[in-house]
Amino acid sequence: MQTIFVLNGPNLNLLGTREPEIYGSDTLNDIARMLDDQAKELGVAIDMRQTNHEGVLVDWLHEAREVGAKAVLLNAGAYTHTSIALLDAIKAIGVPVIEVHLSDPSQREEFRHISYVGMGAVDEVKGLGPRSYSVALAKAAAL
Ligand code: CA2
Repeated sequence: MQTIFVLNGPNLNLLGTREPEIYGSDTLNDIARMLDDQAKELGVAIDMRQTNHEGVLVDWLHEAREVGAKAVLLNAGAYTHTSIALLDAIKAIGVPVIEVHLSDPSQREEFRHISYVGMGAVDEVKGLGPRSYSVALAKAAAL
């Protein structure tokens, strides 16, 4: 069975505990359970992780290549807007990456309008809350 990595960056471990008006009230575990059910229906496996460390995200992107992952869903949190290291990794691995966001960064502060992740990603899904992950998973399974 093919595996899709679902990688989450800084502060997303706090989901469901603060700022529900922006990010909703689901926790990351709630989203993981929802994606697991959807993955079974789609006939794929997901490997979902979260870290607060930029280099760990880079390592996990490399791992996606090493294990032959079908695709990566990446919500890099604020590193989306700052990390050329993530862009370089996305370009290097040859595994399609779909950028995912709960909110729509383009409708928020100016500093969230640039996306280095988006410069390497094959697609993006944003602004749908947890459903952003579901839509992205369906897209990844169809690649
Ligand atoms: O909308 C998204 O998914 C973001 O990637 C979330 C990031 C933000 O920096 C991006 O611009 C857009 C922030 C994640 C912080 O998550 C929290 C969740 C609950 C409480 C506090 C932070």
